[in-house]
Amino acid sequence: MDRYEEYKKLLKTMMSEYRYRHSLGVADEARKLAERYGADVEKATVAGLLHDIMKDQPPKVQLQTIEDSGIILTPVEQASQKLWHAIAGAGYVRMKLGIRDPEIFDAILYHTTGRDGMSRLEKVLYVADYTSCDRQYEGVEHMRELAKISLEDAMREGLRFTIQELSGLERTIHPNTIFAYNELVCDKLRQQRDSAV
Ligand code: DGI
Ligand code: FE
Ligand code: FE
Repeated sequence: MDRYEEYKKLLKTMMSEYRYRHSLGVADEARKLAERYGADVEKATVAGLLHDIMKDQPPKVQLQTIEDSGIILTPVEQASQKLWHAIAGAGYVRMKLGIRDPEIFDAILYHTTGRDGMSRLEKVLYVADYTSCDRQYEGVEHMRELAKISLEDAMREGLRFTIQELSGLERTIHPNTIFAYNELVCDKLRQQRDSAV
């Protein structure tokens, strides 16, 4: 059995059918984006497959996995249960699956919040999570178009969407989400200024 088949078999035991289909969809999308934008295709596929591995696990198990991985949560992270699966997922993949690659670790760790200074692989996974074939939200076609043109344009749109949604619900917004957004907006403004002179 190849590596991907082994991971798929494990995923099936850890998540719903719906989440399993999502994981396959994100792996496929991440592979395509990696090919298009020059990220490591194998790492992108593995990160895509495994990024939500802890998502359907009970919150207690997620917290325990985080603790076992030696990761300390900030107060904002403690208050935002939706973020735990990404942190626990990165820990699980390193600890239980023995995947030591720090790039895969970071891609999974930051797949929900993003951060500033993201690698190509991190951006690929972040965007793939928004544009995979199983996604159906309003505006997904526009996101898919953006993803074909520019990873950064798609990232900015995804972050804008998330920040808008979370603030509308009066939820916490992780500082990394704001850092990622500000960096991309500053980059765009700089490019506009540079091309004007
Ligand atoms: O796991 P997925 O559903 O595939 O997608 P995801 O990992 O991006 O998780 C999306 C959820 O995470 C969504 O309910 C909004 C929430 N989220 C995303 N960014 C932040 C966040 N929640 C908080 N509190 N802060 C964030 O910055
Ligand atoms: Fe996720
Ligand atoms: Fe996901």
